[in-house]
Amino acid sequence: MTILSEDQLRQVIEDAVQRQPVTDMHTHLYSPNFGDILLWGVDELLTYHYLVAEVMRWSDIQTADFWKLSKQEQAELIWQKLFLEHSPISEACRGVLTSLQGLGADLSTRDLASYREAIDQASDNAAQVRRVLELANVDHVVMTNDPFDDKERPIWLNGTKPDANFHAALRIDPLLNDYANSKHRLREWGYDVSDEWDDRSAAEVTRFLTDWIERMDPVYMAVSLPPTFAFPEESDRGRIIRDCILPVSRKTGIPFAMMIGVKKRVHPELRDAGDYLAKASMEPLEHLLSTYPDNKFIVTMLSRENQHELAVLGRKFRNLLIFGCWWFLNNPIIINEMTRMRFELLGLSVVPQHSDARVLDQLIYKWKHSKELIAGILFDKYADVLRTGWPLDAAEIRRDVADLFRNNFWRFVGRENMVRYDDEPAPSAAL
Ligand code: RAT
Ligand code: ZN
Repeated sequence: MTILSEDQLRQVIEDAVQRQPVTDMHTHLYSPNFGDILLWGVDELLTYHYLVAEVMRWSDIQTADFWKLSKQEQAELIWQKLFLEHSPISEACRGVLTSLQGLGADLSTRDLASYREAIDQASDNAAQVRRVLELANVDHVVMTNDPFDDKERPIWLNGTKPDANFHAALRIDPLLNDYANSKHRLREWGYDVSDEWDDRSAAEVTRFLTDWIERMDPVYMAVSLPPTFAFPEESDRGRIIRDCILPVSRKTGIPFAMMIGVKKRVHPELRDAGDYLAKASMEPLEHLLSTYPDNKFIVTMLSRENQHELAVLGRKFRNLLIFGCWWFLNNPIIINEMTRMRFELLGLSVVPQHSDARVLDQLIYKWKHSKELIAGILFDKYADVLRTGWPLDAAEIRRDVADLFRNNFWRFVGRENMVRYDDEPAPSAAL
């Protein structure tokens, strides 16, 4: 054991965090062989919905007219308003700059056309994926895979399998949040669900889930839920969770991931940029965790006001894995607060961050920004421990960092073969 001094500590932590390859447990990215549903490039970076919301505050364009613009024109408007006419200090704007910088752009020129030329035209899906994963030091990516999505569904149905470092997450928002419409689609696809919820419908929805689990081999099933989410509840959602999701999840060992707190489309014209949030009740989650101890739950919540209760709940139930600083929480001030609070209440038994990247190149900024913050927080926490006289060893710090950015996730989802520490050779299943 090498005992570290406080002077050495910062460097050891920064190196360990920097060098640790990340498993990104929630993204909206796709394996390169899924074709053009995988987004990347300068115009995609600039038209990220986080920036669409911001440009509307400075531009007087009508929302409907904004959507009539081509993607390139939208990107140009965003560049003009949010980067040139005002300084790009918001986290989403800063993120574009960090990603462009990482991809080699000379930001001193402020020349959008030259960035497009250098970045977008120089690559194809597979080459850009290799390049960005290396720059971001991400080696495993969990996708968001929605069988109700008409662009994605045929890709799976024609037998396409993701690359070995892209992992599926079976996303079931339409099933749980819009069953009134989804049941018609289920019927079209040969699942004999009735108008009224009955045993036959439960069996058929279960068959639908089982078929897609077989097709996708997902690491978890996931849904985003409103702040009004209630469980148990006599509603389509409540019945499907009780009769289908929980039994399937328990039987297969595939955790049920819930992302709670989104108020969809408070400003519908803004599309993805028009969602909001509110504080949710913790009662449904408490009920699920205590009533279903043999089920595994993965949870993130969108309201800052829910974070303390969620972390305390994590102390009560080991069938809960808390992850990430989601969406409007993915800002330095909140990441700092949430991550400190989680470490103080739960030690290292959390997954501190995911990227939620919708555009491949965002992996560069999302992980650079988060890793810098997490390394700083870890330094403070280890330094406090060191001052008590407890010896700290560099290898133990690397172990902890590997758990945070990789192994806690794989262990929780039951894929022990993916657990790996420093210096170990990659098992053949990976990459
Ligand atoms: O963060 C986002 O981009 C949101 O629009 C959502 O995709 C959210 O992360 C989700 O997965 O529902
Ligand atoms: Zn997401």
